[in-house]
Amino acid sequence: MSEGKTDNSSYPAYDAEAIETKWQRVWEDEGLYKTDEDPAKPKRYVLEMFPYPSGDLHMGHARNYTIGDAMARQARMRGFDVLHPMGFDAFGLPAENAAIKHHTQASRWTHQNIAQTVKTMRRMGFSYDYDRMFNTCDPEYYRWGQWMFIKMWERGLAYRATSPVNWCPTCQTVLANEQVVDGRCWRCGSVPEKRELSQWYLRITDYAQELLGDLDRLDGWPENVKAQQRNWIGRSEGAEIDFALAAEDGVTPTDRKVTVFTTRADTLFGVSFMLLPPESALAAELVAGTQCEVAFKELRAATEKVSSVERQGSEREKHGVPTGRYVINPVNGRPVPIWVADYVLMDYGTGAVMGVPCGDQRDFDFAKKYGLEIAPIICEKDDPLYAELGDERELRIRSVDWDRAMVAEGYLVQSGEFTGLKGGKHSEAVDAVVKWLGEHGCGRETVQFRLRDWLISRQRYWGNPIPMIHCDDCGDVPVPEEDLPVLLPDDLDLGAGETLAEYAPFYETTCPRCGRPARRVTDTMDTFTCSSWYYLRYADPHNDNLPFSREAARRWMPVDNYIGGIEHAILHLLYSRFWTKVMRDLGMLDVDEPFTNLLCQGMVKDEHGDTMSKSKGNVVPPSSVIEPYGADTMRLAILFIAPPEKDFDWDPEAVAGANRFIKRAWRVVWTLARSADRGVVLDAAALGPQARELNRVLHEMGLRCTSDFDRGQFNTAISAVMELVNAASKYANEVSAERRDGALCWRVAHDIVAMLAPICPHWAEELHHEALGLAGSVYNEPWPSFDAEQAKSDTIEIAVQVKGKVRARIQVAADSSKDELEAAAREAVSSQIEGKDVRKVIVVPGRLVNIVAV
Ligand code: ANZ
Ligand code: ZN
Repeated sequence: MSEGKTDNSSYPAYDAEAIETKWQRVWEDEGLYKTDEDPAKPKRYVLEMFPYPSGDLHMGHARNYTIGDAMARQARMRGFDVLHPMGFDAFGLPAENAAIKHHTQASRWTHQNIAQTVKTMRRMGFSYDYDRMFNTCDPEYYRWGQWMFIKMWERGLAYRATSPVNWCPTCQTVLANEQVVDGRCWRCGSVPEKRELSQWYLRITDYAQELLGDLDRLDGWPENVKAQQRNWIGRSEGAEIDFALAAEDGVTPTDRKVTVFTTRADTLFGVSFMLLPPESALAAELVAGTQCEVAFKELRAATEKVSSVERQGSEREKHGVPTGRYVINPVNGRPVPIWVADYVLMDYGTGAVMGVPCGDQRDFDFAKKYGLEIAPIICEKDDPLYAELGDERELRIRSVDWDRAMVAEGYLVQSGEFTGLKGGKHSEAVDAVVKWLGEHGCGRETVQFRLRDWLISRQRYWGNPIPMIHCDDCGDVPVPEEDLPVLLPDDLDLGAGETLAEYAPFYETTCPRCGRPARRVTDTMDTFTCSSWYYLRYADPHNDNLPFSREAARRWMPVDNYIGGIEHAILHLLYSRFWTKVMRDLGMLDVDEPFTNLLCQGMVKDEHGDTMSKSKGNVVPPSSVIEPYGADTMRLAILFIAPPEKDFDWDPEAVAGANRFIKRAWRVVWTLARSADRGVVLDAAALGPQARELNRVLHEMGLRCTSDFDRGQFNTAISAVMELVNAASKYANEVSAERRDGALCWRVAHDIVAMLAPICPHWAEELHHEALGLAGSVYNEPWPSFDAEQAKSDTIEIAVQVKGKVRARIQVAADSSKDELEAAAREAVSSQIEGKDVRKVIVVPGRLVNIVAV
């Protein structure tokens, strides 16, 4: 394309590599990225989820960090004091596995990867405050993770318990519940086994209600993330109901009771069986020495191999065995057989279920399979069965031959005094039955959460050591504060299979309480503990006395913009919210929630819409774009291809297009800058028609760009600048250099540079200095302001009709009078009305003029 009268030789060509190297050096020399601490300014904390250092950055990272960097740079120009840090989530299995494979140290592998990644980050021009950078495997950092663990232990929020846990045979460690995704290890995809182990937990369930309730206050979070968290926390309102265990005769109640959790107390009259899970100690006791014992043990062994998610799957075939024993239904005194079933979980509710085949599909399937009663106790009014049972109160029909459970919410039948009430979850029937149970001392309302305590111990080396010592006399004793951190030894022979538990120099110690020989805990903490509070450390990264000071946290928290992948919707975000609340309760923090606005960026896919992955061989490395085009083109392309939260298909053509635009904008800025007159005040009223239009576009697009930036819609913010560049280019083509308005040229060139500065930083800084001749960084300039009045178009288009047919479209002044409109219209269609008799002219201001001529 041509820029008209522009003399191309009068300014330098765009040389991305030279410019980018130059400014990266200057910015670092001058400390541009250092966080200002100016309490007079409002603060803005922009944070991208820190990476695991697995090698180098990939496109997903590049997208994530480009979004954050554009936000941070723009916030700074908008007058905020900005904190924009970065670091590394550096503990974890891949490093350990690599160390085992290559007979090296996990720390070496990790630090090499970090060095490479930081290089790429700098090459991309990310404006991190590198002085605040840390790795979670630095003792100065993990020391405080240990310190916080001990604080939690002192408050009873960290504890050790023996229970069945998920053991991943491939990763050779236990997994938290959250890390078993669709029945498989989140990391390696193996099916975990159940093992009975003594493990360390954090009591996140103490915060279940608050974690749930506060989601309602997170207006800046995507709905789907909040929904996933709600679902994971899984609050369920229901009742506990006590059934008396019958003696061996099956009818005489004993003093012992079995309590169930149910959300459907209204179905109590339809209970056909009581279910216990295969892990139940009571079940084992009931069958011991009876003819049921063998089958029970077989079921127990078979169930151990199945994950809890699978066990509950509605499609899965249910397996059960009878115990030969009974409980008594408290509401009607009927004996109910006790069965053991694999779809019942030990760790939900009370670990016992009242089986109601009529109301629950799983119970229905179970009853069908084992020939148990299916008593109809709830029915819709238009059901023929309702006509038959009417208001029958006695349990007359004990089994029906349906093909599935009654899911519709109907009315109770055969249910004693509750017959006729409307049933269902949270129904009047539930309320009535629970009230009755309360009055008779055998039931009460209760709330259950699906959320379990967070299992944090890992039997792996490359993690933060749990700072506890086990003494045979004193039990579990925390490592004294002055001995922290418990250092992770660096001289284990991982390649030879050595583990912390076998490494005497690590585990041999003395009890801090009694001084006798004792053994250090050799488990390390789940790396999710490290990422649960790193955002707090950035506020005060060099603090030697505390993880962070309350003042620093007060200055920066909460994070205003948190940007990262949707895959963290549950684990990391839930754990961080929990950690924040704990720190608040320890008196260290003043906020309830860590992240005000959350942006989950979409995925970067390949040209065919497939996810990029090493195994598919379709990964586009950032270097393949940076090398030919430069970081600014890459950043522009990433932000322009799609809105940040949407997936996008990587498109080489879009990259080339971004590069063309950046060059074009470069030329336009230089051209205008050459005609610019910085000393003159822009007088909008005095501009000629072409300048007037350019000025209008400047304000219209400036406003659009600003508000799109505020909404994080970078792609449309960029298109606004593109339209301005087009208008500026048109002006330069149409108006000769001598006749251009100098003040306007200055303003437009300046604002194009400013508006692209957050996105193409090196490009903008170069033009700011060289083309505009300004001193100081473009980031120390305020974001330009725009005026809605001047953005208004002063001409509009109207249609001119002759006898109802559109014959022309004309541009008229927006404030034209009816007479002016008519005159302009007559002129536009003069050839068609010439010599004719104009009978009537209809003027609709703002829309059309219709001329009736015959
Ligand atoms: C009787 C009943 C009748 C039930 C009916 C449902 C429908 P949510 O909503 O997820 O909390 N349940 C209770 N504890 C269980 C356990 N440990 N393992 C497996 N299932 C368990 O689910 C609550 C329902 O799940 C409870 O209500 C119970 O079945 C079952 F027409 O009790 B219900
Ligand atoms: Zn001791």
